[in-house]
Amino acid sequence: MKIESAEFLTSATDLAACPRSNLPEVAFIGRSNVGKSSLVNMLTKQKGLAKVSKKPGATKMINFFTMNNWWNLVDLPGYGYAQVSKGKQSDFNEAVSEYLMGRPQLKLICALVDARAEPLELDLGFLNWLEDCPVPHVIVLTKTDEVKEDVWKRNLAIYQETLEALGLRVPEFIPCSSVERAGRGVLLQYIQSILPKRQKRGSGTGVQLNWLKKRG
Ligand SMILES: Nc1nc2c(ncn2[C@@H]2O[C@H](COP(=O)(O)OP(=O)(O)OP(=O)(O)O)[C@@H](O)[C@H]2O)c(=O)[nH]1
Ligand SMILES: [Mg+2]
Repeated sequence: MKIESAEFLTSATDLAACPRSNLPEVAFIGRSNVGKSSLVNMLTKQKGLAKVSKKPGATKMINFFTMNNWWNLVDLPGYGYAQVSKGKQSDFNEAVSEYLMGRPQLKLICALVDARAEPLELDLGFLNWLEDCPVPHVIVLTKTDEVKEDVWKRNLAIYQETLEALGLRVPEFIPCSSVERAGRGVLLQYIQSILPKRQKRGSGTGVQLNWLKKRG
């Protein structure tokens, strides 16, 4: 899928405040600092579209970006950011989990995990939680540029083994680097395969108009 346009739509604090748009949605979720917002910018080739920071906790709202005028990419606040007070952290988690569970437009969850590390309890806990979520998911390994290929490939294999051993779903894994723009094509192709087929503009009327023209 070629990205022809990408625009910020709106931000929402919780599910109730999400836009009434009927467009299908794809969401990025993962630990704070794992690289969700950077991946939004990498996919859209717009450096400053989503706010990126070295410090965790940069994204505080549910952010919607309209892609090609026909689907929304949703950048979520991260989980597991210890410096947010416990009360606030559970507010985040509640808003995010409500969104993931209760948004009919949501067609795909991209769970981002760090390619540099073996599975973290926090991420495994989230993947376990996803088992009860009706929306399909894919795992995106981020920051592959930071380690040698054999290291992230080993971590990927450990993830697969661990998920299997825990009796959890073993979804597709997509390695990515926002710095090197690696994995962009594969991820976009995967997203396209999940999105409902786009209706051709003017289909139906176009044929009839041509026919009328010919007769006239
Ligand atoms: N080397 C490298 N650094 C990356 C990559 N992706 C993100 N980063 C860096 O990781 C840090 C966090 O990136 P963000 O995109 O803000 O992470 P986030 O998951 O949106 O974080 P929160 O909004 O806090 O949940 C920034 O310093 C980015 O420059 C990558 O692919 N490679
Ligand atoms: Mg962010």
